[in-house]
Amino acid sequence: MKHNYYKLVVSGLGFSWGKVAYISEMRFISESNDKRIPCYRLLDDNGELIEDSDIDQISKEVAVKMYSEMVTLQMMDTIFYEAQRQGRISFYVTSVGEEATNIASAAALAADDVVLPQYREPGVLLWRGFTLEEFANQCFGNKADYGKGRQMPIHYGSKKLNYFTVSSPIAHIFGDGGTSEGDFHAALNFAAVMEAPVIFICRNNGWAISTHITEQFRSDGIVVKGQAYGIQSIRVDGNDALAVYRTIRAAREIAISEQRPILVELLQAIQVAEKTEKPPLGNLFSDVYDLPPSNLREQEKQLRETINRHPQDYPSDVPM
Ligand SMILES: Cc1ncc(C[n+]2csc(CCOP(=O)(O)OP(=O)(O)O)c2C)c(N)n1
Ligand SMILES: [Mg+2]
Repeated sequence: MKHNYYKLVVSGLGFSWGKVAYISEMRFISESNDKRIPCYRLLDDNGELIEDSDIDQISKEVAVKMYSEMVTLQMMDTIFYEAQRQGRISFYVTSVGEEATNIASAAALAADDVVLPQYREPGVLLWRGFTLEEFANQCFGNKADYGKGRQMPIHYGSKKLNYFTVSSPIAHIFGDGGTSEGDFHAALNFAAVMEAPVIFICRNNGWAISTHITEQFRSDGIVVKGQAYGIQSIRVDGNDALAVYRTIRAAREIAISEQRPILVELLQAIQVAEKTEKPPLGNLFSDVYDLPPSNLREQEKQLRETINRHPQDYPSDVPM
């Protein structure tokens, strides 16, 4: 009898939800893995296809549409962002550096897949045929705006295009900051247990507006949270349109055929712009006048004195 009991203990007990092994050594699970979860990509830093990438052929038509919509998104952003700076609209957020996330994920979904966006995904609407005029009507809150001017700018929505009015299934898109909300955790848990065919697409750009992710969470990004809730998850290079397209297509297939949720973490990096040299400090005061007036010369002097006093508070990569 005693012998049998011992055997039972070492081999582990079956709980209603699965079998768990017993051990006699007290061991706290580490708060992190030695290695971070790797990031799936098909294009290298120069945008060249990585050799041996087993990419499905994307038709030329889809590839060209993806490229041109990414360019259109950038142009729309430039115009609306400047309109906002000029005070003509009260608010705007751009999708700079997240063009592939926007457009490639939209391209991989079907037009009748319902999208619940946050606010940095207008490219999905653009892909589905929302016109520049419709975007402008919303931003300016005029009579033609579907929201009748009642929402802040960029709170687009379209019943026709299966795009919920911005506030945040098959697809659900949000930022890393969104995952710091309790709702995100409740949603993952519900989706896992209810076996909801939802794709959770997280754009991890490292910031919740001005709050860095180190002040938001200590986990290895978002991808590990999916596993914690029992959801198949993947980390993907969000700057790689082909990898995003392919991943969302596969995620959609799994969500529908297996009736279960999927979590996709898209890492956003604006490395090229970030690594490019900064202009010298003096440029702040040049370009407008042939000879800078005395107030500008005084401001420059004060700025240089302040930087000398508090060098740690100023970026070290700006040439003095
Ligand atoms: C419930 C709630 N809390 C706070 C805010 C204020 N807020 C607006 S955007 C934002 C940061 C979101 O960051 P993230 O999800 O990473 O999106 P990103 O801007 O980086 O694309 C916050 C805190 C909000 N809109 N809603
Ligand atoms: Mg963010």
